[in-house]
Amino acid sequence: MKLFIKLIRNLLGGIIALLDLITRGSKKKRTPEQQQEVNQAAQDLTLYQFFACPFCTKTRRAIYKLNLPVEKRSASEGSPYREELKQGGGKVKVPCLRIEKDGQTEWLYDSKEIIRYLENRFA
Ligand SMILES: N[C@@H](CCC(=O)N[C@@H](CS)C(=O)NCC(=O)O)C(=O)O
Repeated sequence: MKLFIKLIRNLLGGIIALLDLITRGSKKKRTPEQQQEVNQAAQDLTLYQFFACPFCTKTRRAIYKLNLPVEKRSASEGSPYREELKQGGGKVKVPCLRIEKDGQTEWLYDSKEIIRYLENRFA
């Protein structure tokens, strides 16, 4: 039964992720200089995620809209990044944004918090 629920959840999550890819629309436009600055800043960000997680889809959509080249790492079972997330952030919960700042690492959980942070910083 648990496996069945997981299958349905992944199936629905996959459909949502595909719909997102089709309906994303346009990215935020910046001057080349501004975009270069944003690209540089985005190098300090990493998103730990699952492809079929609706909260991750929502976060990836915001990242796309804000035109941020953020590295995405899969935290699915079997991925080495899963352990990295667990060790660094303290739990396997996605999405999680790893933020490197002034030699410190912050692990920001929760899609709402992540989107709020990114919009405050890059919108
Ligand atoms: N309120 C959280 C919910 C995140 C959440 O429930 N993520 C699920 C995947 S959809 C998760 O990480 N579950 C742990 C697991 O599957 O191992 C958010 O908005 O980010």
